[in-house]
Amino acid sequence: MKESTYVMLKPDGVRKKIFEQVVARFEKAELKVSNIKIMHLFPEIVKEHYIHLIDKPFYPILEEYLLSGPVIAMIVEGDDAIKRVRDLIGATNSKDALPGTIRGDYGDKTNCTYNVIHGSDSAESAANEIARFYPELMDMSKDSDGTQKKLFLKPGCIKHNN
Ligand code: IDP
Ligand code: MG
Repeated sequence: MKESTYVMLKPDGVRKKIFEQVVARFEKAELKVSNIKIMHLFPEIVKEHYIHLIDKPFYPILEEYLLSGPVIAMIVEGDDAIKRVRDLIGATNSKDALPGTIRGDYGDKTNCTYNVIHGSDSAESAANEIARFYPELMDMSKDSDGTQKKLFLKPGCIKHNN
């Protein structure tokens, strides 16, 4: 099934200048990369994004890491894109990530936090994360009964680079 997922090169990934290699890996796997943008995050959006980790002892370090420099966001599309992107990224802890995966090749093996890249972990996360980081792509119109439409991408809004 064709899916869209949210991918973000984290500040250490930007500093390591692996953006082109990462895009090349997705494209080689016949995934389309679009809507690339560089952003500087702010504390509230990091808290929203990592709400599932907010009570962990390492959360302050995680937030500081995400705010330590610019990130590069992108939308990646293709058949079974959510799982296939996660497979290309590799395990959360870079020391457990297999060689040939992005984290296995570029992540910090001595520090679990510094794992260079994010990819959505489910269809629900992908939809929420695309909406969170690409509000400009969302159709916020309401149904005739006044309820907010489920968020979805406006037709034709994805700009392909390839
Ligand atoms: P994921 O990025 O593979 O989906 P999550 O569990 O959602 O993994 O964690 C989000 C991010 O938080 C990780 O990518 C990593 O940067 C950091 N992180 C996760 N678990 C730990 C930990 O046990 N110690 C330190 N940092 C962690
Ligand atoms: Mg996650």
